[in-house]
Amino acid sequence: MLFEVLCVCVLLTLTLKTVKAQGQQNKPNVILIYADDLGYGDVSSYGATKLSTPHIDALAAQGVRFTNAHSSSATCTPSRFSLLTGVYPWRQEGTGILPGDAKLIIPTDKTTLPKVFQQSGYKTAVVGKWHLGLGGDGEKNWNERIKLGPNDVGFDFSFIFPATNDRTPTVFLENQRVIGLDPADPLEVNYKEKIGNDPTAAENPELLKIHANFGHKNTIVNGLGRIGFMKGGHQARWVDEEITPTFLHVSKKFIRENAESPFFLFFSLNDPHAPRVPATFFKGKSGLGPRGDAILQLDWTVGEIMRELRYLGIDEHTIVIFSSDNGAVLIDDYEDGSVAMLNGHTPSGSLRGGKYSVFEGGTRVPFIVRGPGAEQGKVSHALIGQMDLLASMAQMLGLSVPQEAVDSEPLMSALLGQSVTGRDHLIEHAGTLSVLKGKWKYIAPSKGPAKSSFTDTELGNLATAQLYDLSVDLGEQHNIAEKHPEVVQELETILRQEREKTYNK
Ligand code: NG6
Ligand code: CA
Repeated sequence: MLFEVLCVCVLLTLTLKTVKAQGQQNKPNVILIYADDLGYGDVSSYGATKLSTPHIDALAAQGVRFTNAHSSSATCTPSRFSLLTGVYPWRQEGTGILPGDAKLIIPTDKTTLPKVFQQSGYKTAVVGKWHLGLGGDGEKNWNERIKLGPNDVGFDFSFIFPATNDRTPTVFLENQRVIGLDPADPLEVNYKEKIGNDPTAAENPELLKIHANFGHKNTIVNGLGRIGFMKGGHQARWVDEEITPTFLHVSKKFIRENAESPFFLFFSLNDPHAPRVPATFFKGKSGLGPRGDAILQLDWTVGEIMRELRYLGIDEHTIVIFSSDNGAVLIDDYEDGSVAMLNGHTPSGSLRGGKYSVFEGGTRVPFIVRGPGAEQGKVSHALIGQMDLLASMAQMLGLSVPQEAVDSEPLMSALLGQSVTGRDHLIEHAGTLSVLKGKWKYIAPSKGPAKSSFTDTELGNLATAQLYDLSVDLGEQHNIAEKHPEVVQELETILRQEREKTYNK
């Protein structure tokens, strides 16, 4: 009798385990680690030799490293809009770099990447930089729960800062409520005029730890001039050194609490975006100045997340995707010595341009996929856009691909390295638009400046059409548009047809 009971118990346990394993296989956890302004050449598995990123490299060794994957834009807000909606940012007005008091720009009635996971019973979270606006039209009251935000577009849990680490308000919000607020010191934000008595960078430059050249002249917080004014909320203001460790802590907690259920975590870090003020134990570590130190901090964060997954025994059931929201920039207004201390490091690798640029340095970014189903140690040259994640995840979960995610393509087998076929073509976005198809890159004529007056980046603008053969000229040095009018015409037609599609189709 005892033997029979034992056998039944063992069988039951085995069956339960198999069911759990099958469930986990069909619904792996997904963590998207999204760096801010990390360039194609900033990671050692992408060729960096002056700094080492062992934890990001480990992801590449365990999974698929993409050489032709792209953020949807060369700046933050448009890339993130597209990542979450599956729609090119230039289809929708108002998707440019947002101020910290902007309203939410993701429609609440349309499909989003986290909503795809919610439909499949996942718990979803965003932790980190948001930069997609909060609230509706009109003034926001930062001292109460903000009515529209990440929790209204598919995230069950959110722990964010509103815009960028260089924009007010410099506070964290948990589920759309500023945390650590003292009711006796209410928070106000203003992007038009000075409010309150805090010193500003314009008036008190002697108080600054890092000087900025053009913007960042408003309220000083922790010795750094920010874009935008703020008043009150002193207790709630973050300490810059604590931003990444705070996001890491909150992410680990979310992972731990949801280790048993499938979860999707959008872990949206702000390294190495300026101002680069990493935790003290990273200061001076890279030998390349604050930007290099911030990249080491980013790499450490990746390692800590992976360690947590192993500790919980769920690393084999978790897909980890690593990428960046746009290309690299050295001096993004704050004079932090990043150029002088470069020591031969090439943030964009062999690509031309960087953040803000329609050249490849603007949107071709590190992109790694590891986890269940992914080939190990593979390098893929498939053409991938970050907006393809939405349709690909729907495909993985057996859902139909939402029609309104008009630009998102289901490419799950390419993402897992099982197929070499990615998109047929991709539109890149900076000031102007370009088309990538096969070996060709076409940049539409643009009257914009050749260089950014703020960052010195080559923007890729030219009054006439540009055509590059990336198979032999990845650095976009030889414009051969005049030699190949038929290719120019073909790619112009693609661009025209793409422009005719709309978000609501
Ligand atoms: C620019 C800022 C830059 C950075 C960027 C947004 C100036 C001169 N430049 O306007 O410092 O904040 O906006 O970066 O103020 S992003 O990665 O969020 O797109
Ligand atoms: Ca960015």
